[in-house]
Amino acid sequence: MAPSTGTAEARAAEPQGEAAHFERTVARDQRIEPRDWMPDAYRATMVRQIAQHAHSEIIGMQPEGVWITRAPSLRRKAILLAKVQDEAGHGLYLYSAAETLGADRSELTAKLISGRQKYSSIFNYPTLTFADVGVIGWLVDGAAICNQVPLCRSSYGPYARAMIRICKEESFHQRQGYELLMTLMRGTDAQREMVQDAVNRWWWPSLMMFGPPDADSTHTAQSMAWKIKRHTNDELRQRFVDMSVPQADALGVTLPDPDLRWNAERGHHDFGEIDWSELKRVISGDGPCNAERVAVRRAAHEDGAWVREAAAAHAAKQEAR
Ligand code: BYC
Repeated sequence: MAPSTGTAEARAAEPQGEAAHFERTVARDQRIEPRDWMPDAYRATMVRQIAQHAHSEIIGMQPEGVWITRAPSLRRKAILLAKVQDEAGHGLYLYSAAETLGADRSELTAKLISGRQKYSSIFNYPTLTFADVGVIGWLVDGAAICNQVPLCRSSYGPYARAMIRICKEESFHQRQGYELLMTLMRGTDAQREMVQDAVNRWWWPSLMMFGPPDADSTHTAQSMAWKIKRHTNDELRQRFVDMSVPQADALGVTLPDPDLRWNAERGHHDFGEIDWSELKRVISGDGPCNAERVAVRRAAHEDGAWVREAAAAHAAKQEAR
């Protein structure tokens, strides 16, 4: 049910003007749409978050994409192709959502390939074996779902709506990863070791995906007040840990944290200290694969210049007719 807007008298007494309309829309849990007035800082925050998110989807195609030609069967290849293609689709919806805020997609791409805009830290780690494909599906897409389901209620309409479809597809991605890992765990000792090794390498970076601890998060307080974010970084990280522990048990893998244990008093799992210096290093461009990821994206952009030029020439001809 839509929240009550009160009586006509009460509405008449409400502060008028664009800023008041914005505040009321957010307070009533309604959506801000592209045509609505919004504070410059809200617009800038939305462009920043949506662009980073779009870049993450596009850069996120690389670590798994390199396994398409090496997938162990036709079935695994078809699944992986579909998944990587989905990530491209997510990037495109998100660039379109950024455009509704007046951002220019080619400028956003230019900022990504010149290192002026960020993308998720998680995609700066290498994928060493095919088990990494399964672990990315299970843990990375699992973390993404934890973070993105609340974003379906984000206050900016086009972002919230894009997130609904993205989350549905991410759920499929997570299941395919888990199913791949289950298959490997039912295989040989070498396959089980491969899965454990991949879990050991991806567990901590997955926890870092949720961002810095709340005390060090620059944007959380304002983004929560504007209802862009619905939970803090630490709340979502805790939710992810609690969700992953029983899944790891069912799979038969050990999460690489000796301090991980159930705390009955808190009703949550306690977990060990995250190496925040690693997150800072990776975010600032010094992770294991940052240079490679950006170089691949830049080369793809340059190689695709003729396609953009041909499309623009075709559009110009159509218009002239
Ligand atoms: N990596 O104040 P904070 C996917 C930055 S793709 C890099 O807490 P905020 C998938 C942050 O930007 C999933 N940077 O920020 C694709 C800020 O720097 P700036 C991508 C990070 O925005 C393919 C500074 O640190 N998901 O699922 O309130 C295959 C301070 O942080 C990171 C999204 O993008 C990080 N991990 O909260 C498989 C979700 N964390 O901008 C899967 C949407 C923080 O001031 N984004 N920073 O220079 C969000 O929910 C929020 O932006 C974050 C950060 C929770 C990530």
